[in-house]
Amino acid sequence: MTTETDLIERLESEAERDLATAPDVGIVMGSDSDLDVMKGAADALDELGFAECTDVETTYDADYTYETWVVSAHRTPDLMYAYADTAEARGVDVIVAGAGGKSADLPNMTASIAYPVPVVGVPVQEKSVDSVIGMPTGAPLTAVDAGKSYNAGLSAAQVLARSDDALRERLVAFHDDQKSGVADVSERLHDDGIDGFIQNR
Ligand code: RP5
Repeated sequence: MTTETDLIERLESEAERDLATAPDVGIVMGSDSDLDVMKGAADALDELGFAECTDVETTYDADYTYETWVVSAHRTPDLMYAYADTAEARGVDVIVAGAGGKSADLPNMTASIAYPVPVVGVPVQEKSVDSVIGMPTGAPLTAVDAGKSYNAGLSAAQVLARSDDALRERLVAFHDDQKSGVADVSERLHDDGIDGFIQNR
């Protein structure tokens, strides 16, 4: 069975290797029970052509990759520290961190330790919002609304796109698709009328 120490050693050794195969985005969550919510961040990145990096020795066809880990601020504080502390050296450019419950401390602690790597916090539940966004002045964290991990994935891509035109174009195309989607629905609602629209939906 893998111990916390094993995982910390793995992260630390990855921090010393070639960055060519480094994951660009790190998705961390306080528990695997958060995965249903946090998967949204991966879904957004998948849509933008990212691949999931499950092995840092592998070179993926995709231009960008993300990785996923369970890191609990309260049950594995040393692992949380190691993940955040090695993130930049491991090549991670932006972190999406989510936690649930009333003491959802993983996003804000990760932001403090990983600084200056930006962290997008995801309150996994409504009751987690205050503890995720409640950072003191000088300790920045960007956060999305409860459960909106999909937007956190998009925000992470926006950060990367500032220095990559191809990714910027993919984000623009994604936005254009959304605009067309709304325009198309609007026209069909208007032209078919409410009853016809519902019938054809
Ligand atoms: C938080 O406690 C986790 O982020 C999770 O949302 C919640 C419950 O965790 P489990 O008891 O399901 O592992 O730290």
